[in-house]
Amino acid sequence: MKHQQLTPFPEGFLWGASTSAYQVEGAWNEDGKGPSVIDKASFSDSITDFTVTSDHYHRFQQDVALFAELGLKTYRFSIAWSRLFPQGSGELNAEGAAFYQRLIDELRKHEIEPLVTLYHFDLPWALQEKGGWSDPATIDAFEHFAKTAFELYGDRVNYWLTINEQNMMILKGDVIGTLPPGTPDPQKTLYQQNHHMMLAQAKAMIACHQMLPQAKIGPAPNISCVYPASPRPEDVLAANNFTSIRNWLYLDLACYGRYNAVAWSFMAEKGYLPTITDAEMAILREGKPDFIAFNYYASATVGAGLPADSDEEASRQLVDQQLAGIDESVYVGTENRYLKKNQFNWYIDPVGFRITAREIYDRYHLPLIVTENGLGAFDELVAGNKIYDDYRIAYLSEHIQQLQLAISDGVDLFGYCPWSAIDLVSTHQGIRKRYGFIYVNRDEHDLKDLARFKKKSFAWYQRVIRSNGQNL
Ligand code: BGP
Repeated sequence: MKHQQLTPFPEGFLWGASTSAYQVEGAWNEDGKGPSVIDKASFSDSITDFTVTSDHYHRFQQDVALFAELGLKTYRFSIAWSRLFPQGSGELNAEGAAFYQRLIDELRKHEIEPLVTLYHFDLPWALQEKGGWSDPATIDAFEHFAKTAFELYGDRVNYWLTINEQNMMILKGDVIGTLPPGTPDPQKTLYQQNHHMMLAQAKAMIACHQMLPQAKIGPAPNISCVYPASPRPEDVLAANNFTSIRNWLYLDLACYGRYNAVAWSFMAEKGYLPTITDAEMAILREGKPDFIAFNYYASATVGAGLPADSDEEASRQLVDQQLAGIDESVYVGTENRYLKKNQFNWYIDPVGFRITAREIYDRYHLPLIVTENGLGAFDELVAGNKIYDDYRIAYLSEHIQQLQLAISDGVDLFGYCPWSAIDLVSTHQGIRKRYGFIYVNRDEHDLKDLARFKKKSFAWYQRVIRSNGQNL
């Protein structure tokens, strides 16, 4: 469908941008904050340092003023759990709580709607030491943390996200930090953790609806459509397997309160089945989201095996989030010769964005919001403190066009928050992998003055927002 006449972005569409606490705030041990798994992680890439990041903790007023100038209608950020509860549970750290009060007030002052992620990868270290998500006590700790956030900020926050990219934490548990190195039976452990996180999420959704009837809450997984490597039925089946294991396992539990059948049979066959009870399944059925938030960077392509003419080495290098956790007996990631790649070897697939939005909407019929989408690149600061990131403008513009096509297809989409509002430290590839509309003047080892400079994409996105998506 080409849609000669495109449906406009709805009035009040939430044009926004995203960050997460550990990647942007810095101040990792200030004002009583406890360490998180991120602060303790020994990332394989030694350039990654989350102690100062973009120093947003100390510069949030300046940053929010820039977000207002950019024209953001919403700003997605996360609360660092261990800033509120340095031990993960127990006594509230008032100074940590006050930071988010100030941030939310500042956003409201500029008429920017806060979109708050409760948990974005940074599990408090104190909980991790007691078993982390393998320990059911972490479910209660999360529920208590979520209820506290609802109490503290619920009068000024209308949109909540439960857990960022739970599917990536499970598919890449060893990398993101919830699975300590050397854990026996890692996959089984991860799927048990997954079950616990699902319960934690359901309890937070139930509490949100009870405590804040006017607010809306939803999950925020990373969802991407999965292409078969060829029309060969075995490849199509492999793509179907991977879609269930990568996407629907997480959203079926969140939205329908039941395990996806294909994902369940995969776990059964592999010996990964979690222990579950009827009472837990009742909680999962009760906790329902009001909307689905999803992060999308690129599509994935898989087959039953590597095609005969494929570049085996290149396929094996497809290690990004799209092909997390390859299981060669069920699906094998392959190259997609129809797509270009970015500087970090990630595919660029705007049409896949439209397909993904349609697939999610078809399956769940809930309003959608995009909470991440963007291009990581080596930006260059040139004379006059300018950054000409035309490649980012091209990426975002093509993706927004596809979003409008998805809306024209009938998808109920109420917001778009690219990653990231401002430069921040990438989860695995340091500050050199930049995503922001605002440049932060530092490099990997030299913090320089951390000054903020508007990139070319800043003025471009400003126009996009002002024209409600018409002026790309
Ligand atoms: C998502 C995470 C973000 C962010 C983004 C970009 O998976 O939710 O926290 O890191 O990916 O990824 P990267 O930093 O690896 O380029």
